[in-house]
Amino acid sequence: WLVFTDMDGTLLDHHNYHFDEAIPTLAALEQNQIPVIPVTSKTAAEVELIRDSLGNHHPFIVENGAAVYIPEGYFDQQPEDTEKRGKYWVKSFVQPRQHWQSLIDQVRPAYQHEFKTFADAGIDGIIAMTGLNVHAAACAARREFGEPVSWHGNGNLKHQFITELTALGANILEGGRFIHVSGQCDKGQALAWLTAVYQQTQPQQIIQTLGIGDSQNDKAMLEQADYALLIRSPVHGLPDIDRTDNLTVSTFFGPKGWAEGVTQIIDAKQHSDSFNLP
Ligand code: 2M8
Ligand code: MG
Ligand code: MG
Repeated sequence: WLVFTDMDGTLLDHHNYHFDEAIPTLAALEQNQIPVIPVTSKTAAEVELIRDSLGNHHPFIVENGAAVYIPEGYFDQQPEDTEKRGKYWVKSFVQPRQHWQSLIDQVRPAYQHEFKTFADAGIDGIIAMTGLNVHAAACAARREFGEPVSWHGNGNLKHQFITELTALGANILEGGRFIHVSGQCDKGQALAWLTAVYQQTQPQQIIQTLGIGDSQNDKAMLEQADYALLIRSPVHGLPDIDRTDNLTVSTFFGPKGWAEGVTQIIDAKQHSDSFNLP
């Protein structure tokens, strides 16, 4: 098994970003050597903070599938198509942030008072919009592959904004709070790429993937994974997923729903596999 999980609203509570209710399940997965792979709209800097508090040392997927970060030495060989960045091997799928910012600037005049980007907002603005603490907000500001946009204006104009940026080659994904402007990437494509890397290192095993998420930006991952777990949100509806097989919907929100669903799915398979969860 590989467990690919969204962070905000999924493993982390939508409001306070805590994950206490998932701790016993996380420990059981670690003990059974089932990697938990963060897949998030967050930046690499943010994920580094969170994985420290999770005690997680596995690869992770940042900025909505824009890049896969693999700790150097995690696999015996450096995977193809990756570059070394700091202590990671990084596979990226899109152009740098600056390119997407320049596209936003091209269309901006028609939407003057309708939106604010993370760059416009600055760290204080990010704190106000997200409730993150100052350190976490500073890490959220360190985007490498795209730009989050907070839309406070007219909903029809938002559609027009998305259509214009799409025509310029951008790909827009909606998270729990923001719209993310970047390139042709999604969490599903990144999941597929990383799963193939794991599969190459253990060709004799059939790897099963579980994808977990709560929002529209998780759709591709929830459709790509062998098993999908949808986590209910206290603030928005479930994303529409084009699948009916191997699909579980949590009864609880956030980390409580996460623990409930993961235990159910992996336990249900425990007879065919060798994993036992509490
Ligand atoms: C943004 O992500 C959320 C979760 O999907 C969203 O779009 O609503 C990201 O920009 C992330 O970096 C940040 O930590 C988070 C804070 O809520 O918002
Ligand atoms: Mg989420
Ligand atoms: Mg997310």
